[in-house]
Amino acid sequence: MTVETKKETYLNYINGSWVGSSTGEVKPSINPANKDEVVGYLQMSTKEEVDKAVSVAKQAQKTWKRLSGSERGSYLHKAANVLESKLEEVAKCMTLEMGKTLPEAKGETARGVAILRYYAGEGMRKVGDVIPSTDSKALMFTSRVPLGVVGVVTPWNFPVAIPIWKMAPALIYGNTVVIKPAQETAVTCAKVIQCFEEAGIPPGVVNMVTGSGSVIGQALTDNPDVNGITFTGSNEVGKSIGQGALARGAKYQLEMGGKNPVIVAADADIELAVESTISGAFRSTGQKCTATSRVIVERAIYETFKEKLVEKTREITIGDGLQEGIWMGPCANEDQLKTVLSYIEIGKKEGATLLAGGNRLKGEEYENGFFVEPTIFENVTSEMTIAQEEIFGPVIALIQVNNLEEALQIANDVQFGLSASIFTSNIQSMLSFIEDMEAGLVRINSESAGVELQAPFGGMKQSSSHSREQGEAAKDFFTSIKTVFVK
Ligand code: TAP
Repeated sequence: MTVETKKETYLNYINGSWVGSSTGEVKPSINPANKDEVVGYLQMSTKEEVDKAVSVAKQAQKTWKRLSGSERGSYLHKAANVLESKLEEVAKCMTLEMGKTLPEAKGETARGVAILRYYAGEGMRKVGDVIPSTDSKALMFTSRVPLGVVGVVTPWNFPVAIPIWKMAPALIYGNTVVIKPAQETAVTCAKVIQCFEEAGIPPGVVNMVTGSGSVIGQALTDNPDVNGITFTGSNEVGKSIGQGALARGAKYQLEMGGKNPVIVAADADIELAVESTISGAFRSTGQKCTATSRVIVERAIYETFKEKLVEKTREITIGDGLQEGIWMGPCANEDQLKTVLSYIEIGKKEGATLLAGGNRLKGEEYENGFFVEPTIFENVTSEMTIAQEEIFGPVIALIQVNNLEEALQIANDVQFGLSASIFTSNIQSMLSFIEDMEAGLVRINSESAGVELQAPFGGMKQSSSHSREQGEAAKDFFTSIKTVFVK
């Protein structure tokens, strides 16, 4: 194990320049696979830097919004090319900072490139409709106008894709942005911002201020010149941002937690259901809002499914995500590890039976990192804490049911409604699931994690503020509709 101490200090990006915080305070960003390794130092900024960034973004927006959509798109195209050329570097930084395996990090970075290219094209697509007027001499149509300055508050679990899927649509529709990334992944975010800089984006259009959420995120929420705020993270913080934005009439978009079910019907392809469940629940160490943490299985195939699931889970290789052959990395930080372990204890106390995992990993190769075993509980009932609350870790709650009606009722028996999937070969079961499942994303015979970037993404119930991200749907949040009547 090498302990690296001399690492780069990353600055805020304001008005096209890299600048330190007014206090000079910095914080190390730590490798969760080896807590002695510093990945880089980030600025612990203050409200002063946020206000400065918002002020320059407001000024820059006046010019940015006047560019044609295709001109704005050309900057996104260039940023995509720069990011593509740095894919290895950015992905490696992501693995070092938050622990996901290098192949996962590369996949996410490639997705960031694709998102930038998708939204570059949006600059040449329609932004309004013509509506027939009852007055034959009039022309009535709608146009879309940008919000102005958009505040972007992002979590650590997708440190490239989430910032880009918020910033790219904000920018293409004529907004300027101030991003506050999670402290855990501020270095990775700085590398994304460098791509915009190298693409030659005009000063003030993209700004980044790093530091604590309660200071920087709060200052963005409260700033009267932030016209819209888009957030992904916990329900608690999301609700507080929503209330703050609402109080001053700003638009807000909140993407929060999930407690996503997989239903495995008696007529399912069991091998496929097992593979998909493992991937949905344990990829990214379960730290995804779409992680499939409840697996609801019909009694007729329960034992077969369970045996195969446990067998496959035991094959998972855990370790430093930079090493070849590693399938699952550590938890992203120590708090997250503690949270996962505490939920495992709660599961045991409430009477669930541990089938696999359940422990922090021991041994020399693991002692400096935040590694936990992929964990499966059975004899879980719907009211148990581990079946109700988002754990954000590699923990599956197996629930046995008598029939699909009961499965669907349990699947809907949570406060969240982000994603859900069913494995079945029966068309009627598929249709009932599509009709009755309370989730923003439903999948049939396919892992419930994620969605293609050109399709809307978002949840129902407590999972989101009911707006949608990604694809064309992002236009609804990042613009306002103006109705025009010409006579
Ligand atoms: P949060 O605390 O919600 O953090 C998300 C972002 O919000 C971070 O950038 C955070 O900053 C910032 N933030 C914190 N307090 C804020 C405030 N008062 N005003 C404005 N912004 C604020 O999530 P977390 O600590 O990363 O993770 C906690 C739990 O949230 C997880 O266990 C998981 O359940 C959930 N989570 C969900 C998602 C998704 S995709 N739905 C993603 C991550 C986490 P700092 O953290 O840098 O201070």
